[in-house]
Amino acid sequence: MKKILGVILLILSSHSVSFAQSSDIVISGEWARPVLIAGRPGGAFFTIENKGDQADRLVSAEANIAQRTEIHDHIMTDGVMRMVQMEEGLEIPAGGTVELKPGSFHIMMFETDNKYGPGETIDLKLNFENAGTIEKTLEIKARQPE
Ligand SMILES: [Cu+2]
Repeated sequence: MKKILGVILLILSSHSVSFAQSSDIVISGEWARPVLIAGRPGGAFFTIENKGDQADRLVSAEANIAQRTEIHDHIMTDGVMRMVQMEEGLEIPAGGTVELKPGSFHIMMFETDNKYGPGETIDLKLNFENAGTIEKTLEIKARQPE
């Protein structure tokens, strides 16, 4: 009986692993801007595609190079562009695509540990409401890739 239970648990756990990998959320085109001075904020950008039939939400992010990581948007108020933290996170509509890019949605990393230049990498954890945590390694590039 104990042996059978072990086999069942093994099947269940291997199943849950494959389930977690077949996420409806696909991240692509990821890159980050250089951090020229240690401690200064850094920006990270990528495209999020939701292949599922349910909306999802990027609720938080963590970067290995920074003490604090926030999800930001740019808004225009009285002709001045400024950044705001998206406290509620960023919704990815069912079947939709949201692009994080300079001047629009972006990930902002505060209190960076060091300075980081082109060719170096950042490990980013993206926490989604439904899809769970997706980890990505971003290469630092001097400018936005084509
Ligand atoms: Cu920002």
